Amino acid sequence: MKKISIIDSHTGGEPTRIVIAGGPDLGGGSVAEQLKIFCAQHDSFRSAVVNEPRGSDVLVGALLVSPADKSCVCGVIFFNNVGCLAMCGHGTIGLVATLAHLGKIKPGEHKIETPVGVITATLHTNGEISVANVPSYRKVKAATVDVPGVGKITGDVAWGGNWFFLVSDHGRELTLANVESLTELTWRIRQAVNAQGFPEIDHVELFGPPQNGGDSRNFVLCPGKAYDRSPCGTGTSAKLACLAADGKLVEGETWIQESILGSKFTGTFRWLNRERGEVIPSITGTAHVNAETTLLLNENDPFCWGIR
Ligand code: PYC
Repeated sequence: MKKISIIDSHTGGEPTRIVIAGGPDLGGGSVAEQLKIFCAQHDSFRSAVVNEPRGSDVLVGALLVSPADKSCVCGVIFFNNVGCLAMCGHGTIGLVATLAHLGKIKPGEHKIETPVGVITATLHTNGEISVANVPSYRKVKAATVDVPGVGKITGDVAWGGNWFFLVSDHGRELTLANVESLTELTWRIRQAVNAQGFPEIDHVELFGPPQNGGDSRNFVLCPGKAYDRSPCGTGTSAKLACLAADGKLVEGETWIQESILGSKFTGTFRWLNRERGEVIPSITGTAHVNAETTLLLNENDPFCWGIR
């Protein structure tokens, strides 16, 4: 029987399952190199941790790995129901809350190595967590795609640690009651956008008016067709890059992004390279640890490696 120690948390309603022991040996290179090995050789481990019957489509998993950059407190590989993620904002907030829960970090700044670069997380004394993300930028402004069954949809293509297609003009109300139709719409948009030859878009993000005191509400469709219960850290980073490029938000100003649940992240940015439109976004939110347990993997269980 293989045993995997995990700690679960949620960030604004979006769950993160951190593997703290029992993960595969990935050879100890950079986290980007370890990600390649994890994806190529340990996909069944990924599925066993996050997929049913132990998990669900909504879970984001995170494997703690040793960082090549020794100034980092740890390295991390994020994954979901269908594969690996380059980066995850809500998951990083969950990771920091988990490290604090384990007594491994105290309030202050902590560097973390991800597959797409080193990020700096700050654990504040009031329990809030800020993540200064990887450089983020808009690649394409106002790309129009023909979405079968929907019509023409215009959005921006932007990087915030994952690739996003950000759409403001969609005519839908962003409420929980509409989750099924929002999922269907964003899934169709994703397929249409990815048929156009942009960078492979993993996430589609719809924006609408705030309903809970923020600046905007969003609906974010993740690659495995689950929607993000949080405002999405990498999606908010992509949004900040677009707002910066359009001059709609200035350096240091805050942007409060609401999720479809109404949970909030506070975003801000500093310019990294104004000419290239590159910003360093910072996302602040809170996470709550809600389970610590051991997963048991029994090869005689027909669904030992998850339902895929
Ligand atoms: O917070 O960056 C994020 C994220 C990505 C997928 C789910 N959450």
